[in-house]
Amino acid sequence: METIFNKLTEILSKYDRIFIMSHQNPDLDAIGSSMGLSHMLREMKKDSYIFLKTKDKKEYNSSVRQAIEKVQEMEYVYPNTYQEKMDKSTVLVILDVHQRERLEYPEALDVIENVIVLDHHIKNNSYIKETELFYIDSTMSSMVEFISSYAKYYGVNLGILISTIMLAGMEIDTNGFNLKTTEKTFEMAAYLTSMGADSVLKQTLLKESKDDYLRRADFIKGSFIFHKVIGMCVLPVTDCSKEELAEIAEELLNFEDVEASFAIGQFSDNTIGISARSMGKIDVCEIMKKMGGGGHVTNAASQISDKTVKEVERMLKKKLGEIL
Ligand SMILES: [Mn+2]
Repeated sequence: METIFNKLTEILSKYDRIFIMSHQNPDLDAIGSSMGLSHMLREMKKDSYIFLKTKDKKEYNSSVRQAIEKVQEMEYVYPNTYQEKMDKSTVLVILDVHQRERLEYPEALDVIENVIVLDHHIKNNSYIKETELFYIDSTMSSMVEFISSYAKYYGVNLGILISTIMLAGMEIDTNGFNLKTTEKTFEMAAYLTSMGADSVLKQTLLKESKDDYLRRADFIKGSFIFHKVIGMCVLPVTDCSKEELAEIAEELLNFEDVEASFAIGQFSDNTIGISARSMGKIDVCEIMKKMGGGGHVTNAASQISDKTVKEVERMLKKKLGEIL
């Protein structure tokens, strides 16, 4: 890690102004890591701005909205203001995402020349090229894990509020410290706690709307067990998000006897998404590869165009039938 931290610092030190951008529909890992990095940059006496799509807080989920309202020290730029803040010495740091089309504001890539990408997701073929630094480590639980290690490396105190938001982000990305956690994850959770991360405030941030909960509960009610050990949920709507599919697959894994779980649903661009999770015995990456996707043994996904949800469900059941 030290090599990458030194490299990152070396590049950042060349610039006076740093924009930080994450993915669309930011979550607490995205906004928490952005705030953590922005705070560090301010300590380094740099101008640092978090890039958001809109000032309208209603556009963000309640967790992110609370985070933005609570942390007063941050400065933001928006699509209509970032160009006035820009000069030759501006770099864009992209966190928690590495595909152009998933960025909070992809068009900024056409304007800003200097780009750094840092992510913890499984590398997709359509990654952002022409960067000054491109670093992905998919063994990391979260972007927060990276940024808190970076802060620890330089001994920067992130303060109670940002540490709390970051710890909540880590909790989201690991589904309550159940998935993708390593010794390093807990070490960083301990570091955030040592800076004052507050568990009551964290719980407040993590509260979700009753509507979101009920929508998901309704889908899960319609889920079923296939071949005794497979939990499967087919969402009967056309406006799913990747995050929603992932949450449902993760929840299905909590049911007894379930060794692997799959959530299938249609996104608003008509592609069909599958999110797959496993306890470890069943390799969901192999299965997702057969469906045109990829990932890890316990965490994988696929996106399929030109098929209906029903067709994808049938295909998946057939592939599962072959291996079970
Ligand atoms: Mn993340």
